[in-house]
Amino acid sequence: MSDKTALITGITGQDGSYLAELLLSKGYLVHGLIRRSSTFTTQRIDHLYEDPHESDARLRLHYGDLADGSRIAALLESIQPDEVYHLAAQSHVRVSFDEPEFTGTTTGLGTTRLLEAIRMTGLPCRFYQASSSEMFGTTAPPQSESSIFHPRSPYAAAKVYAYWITRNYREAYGVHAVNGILFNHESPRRGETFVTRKIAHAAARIARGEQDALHLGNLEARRDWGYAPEYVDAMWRMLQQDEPGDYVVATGTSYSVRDFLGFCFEHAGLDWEKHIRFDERYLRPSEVPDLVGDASKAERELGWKATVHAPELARIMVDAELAAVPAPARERSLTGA
Ligand code: NAP
Ligand code: F7E
Repeated sequence: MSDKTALITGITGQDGSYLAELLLSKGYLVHGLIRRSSTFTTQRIDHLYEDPHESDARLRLHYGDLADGSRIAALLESIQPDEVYHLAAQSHVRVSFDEPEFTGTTTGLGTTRLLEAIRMTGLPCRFYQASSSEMFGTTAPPQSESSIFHPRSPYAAAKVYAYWITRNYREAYGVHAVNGILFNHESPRRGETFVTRKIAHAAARIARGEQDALHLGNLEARRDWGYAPEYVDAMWRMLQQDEPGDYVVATGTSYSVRDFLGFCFEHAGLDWEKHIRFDERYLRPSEVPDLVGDASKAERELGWKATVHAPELARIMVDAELAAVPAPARERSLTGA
């Protein structure tokens, strides 16, 4: 068992919750950054919650925001983490077109605030940056660590900035900082406005007779969809390397949104063509057509390889939705969500 201390930003998100589980299972003391909200946002980690009054609690949560550099520096100083996993971001690509400035200051500059806090406190900690396959944009697949970036959204542009500032702090100041370039990864904990969860959720509701139609945008886009619990293991492996580097994490296979619809609806015993409606609000001003990751470096150096591919992932997600307590209608009318 490890006696290390980790700080996770974005611990209330999909990846943060799986990573917290993984690190706690390895014996880490886990600190999480959460932002104050008028309602609780800790549903994904409530099962990990420990009474903070207990001195041996292994999970500790702290208020803070990526916009607040001095708070981040103060937290680093008091927590003294061995490893920092920076997962927090405005992570929705379509929303980033509506909120480009906010996306830049959180998804982009948030990384600088953390790295600068590490530099100024002089902490010898290791740093993980949640980089994204969206950075490749229109670069032809398969995409690897040496592929050219061509960001197609404010989100992707912010992630490219964060990627390079991470490399810069590695090269300029010797920070043990790595970029995990993760391709799409999903799970029953995926946010409800990302396409896989939206489809799985609707398939279950339609199968139960609670909904009839699902509105979607571009069905032709292709993505390399993997399973989130496997991807957080790759994050941890990256920070255990003696030398910091950058790694693509992917399954190596892509499917279209249309394919994923077929997998989910067939598993729920439905014909998707009877239920799908087009809504142009879900289109993006510029789209990313086809992402397929070449994760051979991660396999070679980290011993990591994806085992769950999109057809099985769809079944996992639909089964979770069918087992869940029926929820109110989730189809959003907000632009692009
Ligand atoms: P997610 O579910 O959207 O979680 C995002 C997290 O960031 C949440 O905990 C959120 O807190 C937090 N956050 C957002 N803005 C913040 C702010 N201003 N200050 C502090 N915290 C803030 O994302 P995910 O799918 O777990 O992804 C984790 C990271 O990997 C993100 O950086 C994402 O861009 C990146 N990424 C994801 C994928 C993927 O396929 N999932 C692929 C490549 C890269 P609230 O709960 O309060 O909203
Ligand atoms: O879209 C199409 C949409 O929003 C996938 C984030 O985690 O992965 C994620 O970004 C595709 C796109 O994920 C709808 O146009 C069709 O082509 O599920 P998504 P994303 O944009 O790939 C990357 C790697 C990240 O880094 C991001 O943080 O599906 N699509 N109809 C739709 N997408 C949505 N959301 N909603 C629709 O109705």
